[in-house]
Amino acid sequence: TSSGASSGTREQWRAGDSFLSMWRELAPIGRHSDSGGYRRYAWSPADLDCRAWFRAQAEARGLAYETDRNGNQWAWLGDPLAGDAVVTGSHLDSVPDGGAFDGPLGVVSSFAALDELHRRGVEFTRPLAITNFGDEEGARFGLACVGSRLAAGQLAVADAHRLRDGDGITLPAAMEGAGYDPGTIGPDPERLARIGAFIELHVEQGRALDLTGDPVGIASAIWPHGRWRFDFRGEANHAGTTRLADRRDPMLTYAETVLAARREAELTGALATFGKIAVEPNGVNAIPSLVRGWLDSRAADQATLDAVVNGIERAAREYAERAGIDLDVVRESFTPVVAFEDALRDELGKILEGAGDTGRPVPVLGTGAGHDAGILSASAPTAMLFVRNPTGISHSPAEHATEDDCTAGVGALADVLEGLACS
Ligand code: HGY
Ligand code: MN
Ligand code: MN
Ligand code: MN
Repeated sequence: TSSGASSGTREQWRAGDSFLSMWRELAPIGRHSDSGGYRRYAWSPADLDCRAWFRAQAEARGLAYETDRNGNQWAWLGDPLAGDAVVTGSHLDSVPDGGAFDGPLGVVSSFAALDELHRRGVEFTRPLAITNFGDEEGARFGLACVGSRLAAGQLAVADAHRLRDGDGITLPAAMEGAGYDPGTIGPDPERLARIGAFIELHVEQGRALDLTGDPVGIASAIWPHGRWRFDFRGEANHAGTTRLADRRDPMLTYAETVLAARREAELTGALATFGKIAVEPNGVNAIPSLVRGWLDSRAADQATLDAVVNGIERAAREYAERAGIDLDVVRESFTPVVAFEDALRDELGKILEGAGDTGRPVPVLGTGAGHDAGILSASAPTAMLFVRNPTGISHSPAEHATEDDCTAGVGALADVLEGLACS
């Protein structure tokens, strides 16, 4: 079976042109004027503008648009129910003051790759879908990959109902406020069973490709990673009248723990980051009653991750006990190691062999960043393409990919989709 969007507008969708015009449309949405970074939090007005943009892209190409029961967006070419679909996409939400590329590069490249395939005049032999998975970064409700986790049955509905943002707004309330029905959230095995292969293109979040001199790479694995909340409780008191000896100051124990995290990370070769903190009562002239710090930790293998997190917790308990501080440690989320499917990865490698100017095989690299592709890998064959990031910086406005490399990414994705879904 072959299917195609209306042919009248095909010529205008050349890969580079269509990429750039889409990129320019998305650029102003949710961009903060002071930092230059993006604040596209799940179900916020900026996120809804991104979603409206996605829908408009689908409809402009004559693709069948739908939102699934978890708020993920789909744009279909061919019969959604036929099965064995080739699905590509990423996310449009961001971390606080994120860069332009993490997420949107994959979604925009997916539409641009489809335009490129139309330009090539290929015949589709499998259904193709482009997706935008909701709330990938977890910036608002604290848990990453909420849309894909719910669909894959990796997040219990009751737990999703308990997710709250910093203002106390629950996930269902936020969805409802944005015009989506939160009553439907939950596992979606029938939908995931339609996926024959899922490909996510993503900006690289390190410098491996910059060092090898390649514009595009293929993912081998995602490191196991998780988020732990450390609650240090002491006693609020006056900053000007309380003798040092009389204080139970949880900030000190928190600070010692941050240093211990760095030390444990260096010892084990893992990564450990305290990047978010909440303080009560949060007054300049008050000793805190509570310091809540969130640890993000990742490692190449599970044993190393266990070692670093256990080491940090042990140190924190020792400091807390010495200082009369109560400590609770709660694991808020966890994603086990993901090894992408060998067969699909090898197929991508073959399709892309000698692509670009290097004439070398496309590099295969692991990553410490989480992705919807990692969640979906439990339900369908998945693979990822990375596009070179010359700064190596991500989750920051300094994140970057050159126009040439973005175009190379679109070309590689188009090659992959053609190899998988076209005759
Ligand atoms: O890796 C992360 O922090 C998120 O899943 N993007
Ligand atoms: Mn990210
Ligand atoms: Mn991402
Ligand atoms: Mn006073």
